[in-house]
Amino acid sequence: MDSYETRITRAILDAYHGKLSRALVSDVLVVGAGPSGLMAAMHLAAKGRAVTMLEKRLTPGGGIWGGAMAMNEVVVQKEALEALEGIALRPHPAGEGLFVVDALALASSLCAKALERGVVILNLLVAEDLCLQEEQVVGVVANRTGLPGHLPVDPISFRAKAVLDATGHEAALVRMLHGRGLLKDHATPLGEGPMNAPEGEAFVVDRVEEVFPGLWVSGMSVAAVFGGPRMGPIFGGMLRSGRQAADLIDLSLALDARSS
Ligand code: 48F
Repeated sequence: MDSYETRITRAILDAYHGKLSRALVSDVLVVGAGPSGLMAAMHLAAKGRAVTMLEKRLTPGGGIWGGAMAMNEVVVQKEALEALEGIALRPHPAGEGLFVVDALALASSLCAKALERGVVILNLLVAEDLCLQEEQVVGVVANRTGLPGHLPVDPISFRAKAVLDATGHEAALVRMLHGRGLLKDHATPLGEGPMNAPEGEAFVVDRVEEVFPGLWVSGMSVAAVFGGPRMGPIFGGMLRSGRQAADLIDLSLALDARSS
């Protein structure tokens, strides 16, 4: 008979390994659980797609938690209110088309909604490389946060029909391709431009795209890849960018399924 402590550990192992096993192959692999990634994952799952999310930090939520200069309030504009529908939050009007939501409530609600819709979120996993097959991104290579570069421990891989780089300012996956000289000219990672909130907010929605077969960008990664303006502590564009990525990826997968 196992001890109480052994049974606790066994319960964790069984649950986690079941989850990890399900997550290994998905329709869409979202890397980075900030506002755009969580929003994309949530919407893709609502459309019936199997979604795995990898987040290198302990806590999903990305830049939401810190609000602005660690003041944990998040501003969204009127146009983004629709994106918040169905997420249990009451944005407070702040005048002239701006609304404020509690940053902690937003981050935790997005995580809860994504999980409720069936997204598998794996934290403390860092995407350190991409899987390529016939010039198409077909997955990522990931390791435990803290291991790469420190210890000789090999990573594991996750496969998906589409991969979304939602790693924020880092645009980590796009940079990996760029580092190997595999990107087309238009998607050269430039780093984002100086602050211009209205233009930056529109840019991260309008320029969501597949930058390489199988690899999409959303949120701040869009600005980093295409040199869009930064926008500072306003989050509506991030939420809308994630939703736009979900719509475009879903459409692209539907078209692929029809043509195969
Ligand atoms: O930075 P982040 O919140 O990106 P976002 O969704 O939103 C940007 C805003 O937070 C803010 C802003 C608002 O106007 O400009 O900056 O575009 O979330 C990115 C997440 O990706 C994780 C990182 O820890 C963060 O939680 N991440 C980054 N690189 C990796 C990664 C990686 N290689 N593997 C896994 N996770």
